[in-house]
Amino acid sequence: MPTKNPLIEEKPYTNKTALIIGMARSGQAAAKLVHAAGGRVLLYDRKKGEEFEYLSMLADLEDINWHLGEDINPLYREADFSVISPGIPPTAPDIQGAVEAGLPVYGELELASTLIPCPVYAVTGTNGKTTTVSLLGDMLKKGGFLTHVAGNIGYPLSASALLATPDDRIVVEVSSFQLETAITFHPTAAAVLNITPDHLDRHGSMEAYIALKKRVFQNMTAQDTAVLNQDDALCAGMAEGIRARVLWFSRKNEVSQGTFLREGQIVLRASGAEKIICPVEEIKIPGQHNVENALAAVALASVAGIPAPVIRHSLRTFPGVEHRIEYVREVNDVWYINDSKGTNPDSTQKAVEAMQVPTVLILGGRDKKTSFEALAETIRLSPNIHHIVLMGEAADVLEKALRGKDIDSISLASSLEDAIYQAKEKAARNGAVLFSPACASFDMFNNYEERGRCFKAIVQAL
Ligand code: UMA
Repeated sequence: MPTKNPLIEEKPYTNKTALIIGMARSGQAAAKLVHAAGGRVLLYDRKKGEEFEYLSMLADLEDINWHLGEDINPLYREADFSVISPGIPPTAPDIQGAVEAGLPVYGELELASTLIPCPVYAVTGTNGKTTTVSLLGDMLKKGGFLTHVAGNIGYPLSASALLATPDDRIVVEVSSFQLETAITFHPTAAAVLNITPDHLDRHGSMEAYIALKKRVFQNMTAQDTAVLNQDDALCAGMAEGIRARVLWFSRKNEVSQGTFLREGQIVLRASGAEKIICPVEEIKIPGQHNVENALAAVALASVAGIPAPVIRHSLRTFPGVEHRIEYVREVNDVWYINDSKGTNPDSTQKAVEAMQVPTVLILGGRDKKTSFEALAETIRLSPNIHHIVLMGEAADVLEKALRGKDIDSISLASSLEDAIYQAKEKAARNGAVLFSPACASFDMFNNYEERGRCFKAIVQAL
């Protein structure tokens, strides 16, 4: 396939064989990228071919060596390096086998990083990443750049690398899973939005999780910019020991350099000058957490040279992202809200705090070994949550945490459909049903997007 990316046109992977381990979105995009860059591709996934939805994405590639559901061991000997998907932990036997065979192991983000021809703006943190990259992408597009929004948001960075030209811009959402295997990844500017416990089942400890998030800055120089949340002590601590200049953002205090609030206005202070961007009340996406996301996006957009009036226009018009506090429908004077992207307790706390009417909350899914104590306390203190429906593998742990806070209006559901019907029965007139699971989706669904689409389909059929 012809590309306008000069780094790919040099065919740097000629005479190299890549073993792509994992063939979902990341693996398929990585396969296309290696192929376009002149390499030979061996495709492996522990699942069998008929279990895949999207293999047609690779239909236009010739010389594909498929090995789906087969023995991986012979493939190690044929390959020069391996590329792994973010969903596969480095401790998995498939990856350990590659290490033992002496193969370099690159993550999909790392592979893409070697072939990116244009400036990259990265966003990581526990919550708000998808909203912030989407908003920043909108600002850059409105500012006249051909902009690719990629990464953990669901569109692999390898797919953007394939399309990008040196004049474009890439905005990438980066997860801790992707940072585990990031070696040369080097954004022009990167933000860490906040840090609360998540993915501890994979990373083992908070210290390990924080250290991974900090890796987003590891290749930065004094010409690059780190954007950090001054109100979050764990983020603020990351300023220490990094080479990049720091732009802060804060909802609570004025900062020396960066973005903050003054008399209800968003202010940008950088390079010795101040610019008023717009009143906070003009930001279209609701909730205090979105003020923080907006402050981070404004700081990053300023680094990209986007003029203040364009940033303001974006803040006033950007409608938000799918599966994040997304209004679905009103049925019998009850609003149904899809927050399937609430995949950890902190994210759900933010959704609970954003509710302004009597609300039935649907919680549950796969437990990621995070504590639900703080979420239970937020629910206890919320004047709006009057009933909770629990579902999924984590139902028992959630029930224990809630009852521990004397919350007793709880019911158990056997499926998402059952949960929605129970919530409908309990919902108050002029109230809401909020689906914000606080857990991963993998006990019942392939991913949170599928879970959110399922919620919306059931609600549409009510
Ligand atoms: N597999 C093996 N061997 C193993 C283990 C798994 O072959 O030992 C195979 C599986 O059968 C599967 C593939 O490897 O086919 C794993 O793929 P994947 O889970 O990485 O799926 P992708 O579709 O490539 O999705 C990944 C990210 N998934 C995860 O990080 C779990 C997506 O983030 C991301 O959108 C996508 O790449 C594009 O970049 C999702 C996510 O849940 C949204 N992220 C976490 C989060 O946001 O909390 C970090």
